[in-house]
Amino acid sequence: MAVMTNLEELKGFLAEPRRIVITSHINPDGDAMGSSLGLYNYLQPLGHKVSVIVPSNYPDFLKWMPSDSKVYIFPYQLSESQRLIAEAELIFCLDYNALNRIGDVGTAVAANPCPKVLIDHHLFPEDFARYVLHRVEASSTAELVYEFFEQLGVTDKVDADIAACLYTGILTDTGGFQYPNTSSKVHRIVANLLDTGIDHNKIYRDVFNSFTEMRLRLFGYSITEKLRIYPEYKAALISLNKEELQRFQVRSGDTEGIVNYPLKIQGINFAAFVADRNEVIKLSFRSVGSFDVNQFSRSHFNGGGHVNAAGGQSKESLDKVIARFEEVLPQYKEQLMY
Ligand SMILES: [Mn+2]
Repeated sequence: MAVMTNLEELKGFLAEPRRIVITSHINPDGDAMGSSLGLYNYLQPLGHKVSVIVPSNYPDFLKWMPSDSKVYIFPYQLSESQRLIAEAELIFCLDYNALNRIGDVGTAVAANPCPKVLIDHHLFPEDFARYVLHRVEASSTAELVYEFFEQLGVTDKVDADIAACLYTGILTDTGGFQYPNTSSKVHRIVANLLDTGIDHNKIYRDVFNSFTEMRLRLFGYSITEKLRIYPEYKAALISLNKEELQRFQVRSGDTEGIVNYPLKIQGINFAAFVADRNEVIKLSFRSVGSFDVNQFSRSHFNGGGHVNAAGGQSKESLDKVIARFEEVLPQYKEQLMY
């Protein structure tokens, strides 16, 4: 098990009340919000002054977690967020691995020379934090936050509020306990979280079964009308243009999960989802088996993430992005046809 670097020093630092900021990545997902609020709900009652600051808004289906009302969305509460980051004595960086991946928040964080704590499971972390708990094999950052509590010797302090947040992070980042990194350790941690009395059935419904009618129709439309299959590469692509996103009144988080559907087809090992968002084309990639979508996205679409799940972006037109996807696919024929 990886141990937080300079753990004893960090313990000493946290022995006194501190001004602490917790940050996570753009378009925060269940793991970003769950790990951040799980850590917040542990640190705040100890007497620290803690703020969670995220670079952009996040989906409504995550807005029920304990202390959610305390979260700062950087562009919406700009001056307050900037002040909190500038005055922080310690900054946690959760579920991302490089300050240049979190936009203006990263610039503000980098401008404060205070020590940083990196807790993350993405590939190739940059070297900017004094305290690092990083493990690529971890299912989620929420799992690593629990391991941090183990290393601090404070798992007895994990109450139902903390547990609900960490459970959400693990639940979402493992795709409901299905991905290969859902280790026995993950299940042991989850067992401990359930023992705090959290309602896991309600959490599942809040997170996964809280679609609007329009969102479900968007999924149906995407699959029926917009799915392209490339059988010669065991690959598939779903794309949505601006008009379609408008027609289905798509809001933050509504398209999350669409990318997983092509992988339900037997023989499809690589799925891509492309959407024409405001000023930028957003891409999501998923794979099963050894095909490395992190490498694929880094090479062609300015992104990265994990071996089996990655994101990307492009400033080109939607048609150009799709054309480039189709153009580069043949380079990967051998890797995709395993
Ligand atoms: Mn994560």
